[in-house]
Amino acid sequence: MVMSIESKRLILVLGDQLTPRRGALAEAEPGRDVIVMAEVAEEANYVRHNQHKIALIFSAMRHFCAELREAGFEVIYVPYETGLPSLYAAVMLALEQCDAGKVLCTEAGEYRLQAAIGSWNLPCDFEWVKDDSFLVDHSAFNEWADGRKTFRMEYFYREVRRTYQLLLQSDGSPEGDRWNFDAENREGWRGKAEVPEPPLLEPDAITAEVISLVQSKFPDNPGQLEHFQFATTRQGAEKQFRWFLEYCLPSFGRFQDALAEASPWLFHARISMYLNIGLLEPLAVCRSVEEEYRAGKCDLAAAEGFIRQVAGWREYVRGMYWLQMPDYANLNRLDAVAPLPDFFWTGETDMRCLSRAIGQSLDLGYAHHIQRLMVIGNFCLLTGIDIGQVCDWYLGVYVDAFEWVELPNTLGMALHADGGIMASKPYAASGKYIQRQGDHCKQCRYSPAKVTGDDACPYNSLYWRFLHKHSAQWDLNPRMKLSLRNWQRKPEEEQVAILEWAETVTAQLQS
Ligand code: DLZ
Repeated sequence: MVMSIESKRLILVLGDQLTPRRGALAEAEPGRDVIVMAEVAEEANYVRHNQHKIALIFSAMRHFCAELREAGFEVIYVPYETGLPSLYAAVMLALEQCDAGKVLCTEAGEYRLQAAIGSWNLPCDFEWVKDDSFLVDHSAFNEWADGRKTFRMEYFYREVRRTYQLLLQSDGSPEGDRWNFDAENREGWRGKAEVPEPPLLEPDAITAEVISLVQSKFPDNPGQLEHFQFATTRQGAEKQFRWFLEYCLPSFGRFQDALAEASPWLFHARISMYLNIGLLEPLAVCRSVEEEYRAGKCDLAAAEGFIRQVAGWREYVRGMYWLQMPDYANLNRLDAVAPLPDFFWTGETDMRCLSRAIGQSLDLGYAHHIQRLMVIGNFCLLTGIDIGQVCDWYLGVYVDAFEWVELPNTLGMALHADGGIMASKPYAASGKYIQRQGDHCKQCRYSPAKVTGDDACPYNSLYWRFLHKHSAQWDLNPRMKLSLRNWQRKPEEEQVAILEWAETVTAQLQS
């Protein structure tokens, strides 16, 4: 059968769109449509990506290409070694090879890329296809947000639970008669429970080849690829998720906010990277967790805690990102301008919790949410580090980081640079919080009980200085008033000593 040039379509599949039958692939037909995928310098270098992240994405892309070819598709795949600079160059090359009359692409996850692709000068038509891989699409989110003065996740999350009938009783009320079991997700780590060791994963030939490629082309990027343990196929990701259900979910809720010396991941699922590149689907993982709960294999606090993260928080941050971009990226309401300290690229600091969290982020491309928010983010917030530098660090270092999820979490939630759009109060904490949540302090040269002096935990004086420095703002914030009053009640000479010590600590940490 002879195809007319007009009927043939070229479908560009990005490195985080690896789901068959979603977006532009939903109506793709083998024999008619041609698919293009490309590993390109522009995407690999727009921030200093962790080697783990590049290896995960390139290997998952190559596996997905094989899956599509097996399903009968013609795929033009441009490997990194070809040296193509950009996705635009890849599409132009593919158009020369396949004579398509139209290019299709599923909406990009990041504003940057969506804007760039939208401005391409192509010799044929171009069409965006809606991204249907999230539970809440842009129009549904905008409808929810329309007319609201505040955008609290909690109310959004309840609507998602209702829409998808997640953890509901037969009368539509929430399972357990409460929407949120957050209060039961905060136990500190005292080393009393056994953390299961995940089975080791041997890289297959494709992944092994990608690992050597990344090690040779990105030698100065962070990441120790000899520890690469990410699945790069749908089946592999599902296997890791099933392992989580069996061995970690029962303790996940209880220790969701814990910090442990002995384990970088405790009972966390570590599936965000698979959800974010399309190897797992959000509704399917939520339904599986609900099934575990209904079968009596985990308690409600664990199941609800998981579903809140995936169906609530993840969808909410994505909606908030698209609602507010591009202006959101430039917000800096607390005037944070200090440079990112060098130890963010080595992990070498005497602050034990910070050193462990940064070290594992660099080496493994992963840290769990309390490490990201309350250890690293809290440090950046209290020391007023430049928003752009912090955001680029998070975007590069974590395997699951794409701007739609990274920016609201870092700029909004961790750094409070949006003035409270994402969170009604800043996540600022002293050393006491770190001590309560885990066991790092026991091995730290600093004492969380001291505020000034060489052995005082730096979080303490930095916390008080943070309250002092922005006191005019906190005075207007009902959730910060109590902490501010605690500061204001201190005798003046104690305040002066603390503020002076905070300056000394800052200078030491930045040298
Ligand atoms: C993150 C990433 C990297 C490192 N490399 C590529 C690439 O070479 N080709 C590609 O199509 N996608 C890559 N990605 C993912 C994109 O950056 C991602 O699609 C955008 O950030 C939009 O979400």
